[in-house]
Amino acid sequence: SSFASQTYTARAAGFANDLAVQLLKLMDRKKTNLSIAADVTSKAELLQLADLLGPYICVFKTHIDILDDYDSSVPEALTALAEKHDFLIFEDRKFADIGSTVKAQYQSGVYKIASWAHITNAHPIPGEGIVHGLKEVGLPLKRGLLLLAEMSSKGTLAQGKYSMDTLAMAARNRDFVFGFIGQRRLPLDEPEKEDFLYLTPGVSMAQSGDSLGQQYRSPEQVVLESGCDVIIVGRAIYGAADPVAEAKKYQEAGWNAYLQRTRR
Ligand code: 6AU
Repeated sequence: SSFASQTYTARAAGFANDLAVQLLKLMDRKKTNLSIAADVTSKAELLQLADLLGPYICVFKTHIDILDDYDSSVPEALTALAEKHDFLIFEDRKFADIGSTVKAQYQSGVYKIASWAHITNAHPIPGEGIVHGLKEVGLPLKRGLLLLAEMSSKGTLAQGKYSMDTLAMAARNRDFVFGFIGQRRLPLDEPEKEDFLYLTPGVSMAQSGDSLGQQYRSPEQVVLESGCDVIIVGRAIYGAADPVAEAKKYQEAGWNAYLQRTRR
């Protein structure tokens, strides 16, 4: 589609969600389409990764519920680091319940995700009520939501009509839903009308998968061939001997693929 050949900044005007506009401009400003999946289990490690890798990323992705020693100082510290290094925080919560329940899960409980995570995500499986419930909490706080249109894992049920129906659900909620977790830019009915951001996990330049069904592709395959916008990289970076050196490599690979795509 023609959106893929435009710069992030040029595309910002086509988004109804403020956070998407912020993210698109941030990516061009920092020259990065890299998101780190910081799947570590201690708050010290998590905050260290945010501080060390902050300069090279656009989005810091958390699974806050895997921390062994979580307390409310964590989101405070993450927020300060997000301001220091100019990145957005994405809590990868993968909500999947009815609207009324996800509203409470987003706003309340131990983590109070809506109070600190700029971005979160949800499975479309319950139907559109999940988006409406999350929107009631998130929109007044100027948050943004991603829907899981496809997954990176082997045998995923999120494909075909399910993915296309997810796209339609997003299109009806563009004030809050600004994009997808997906493996490729999905074909639009009216290609010129609606732009979305695609954030894509399952990225490694070293491995083709893990022992539990994860499947990896390269930054070039994701950004250049599949038209996705942000590469999400976890173990390939934080599991390396030198995570900073590795992050720089992925930043460069992702950015070069974007430059090649927009020059076509
Ligand atoms: O690079 P990895 O394999 O170490 O980590 C990939 C990260 C993990 C997963 O929970 C997440 O990406 N993920 C997601 C997301 C972001 O929603 C969806 C998906 O289909 N596959 C996937 O791996 O934190």
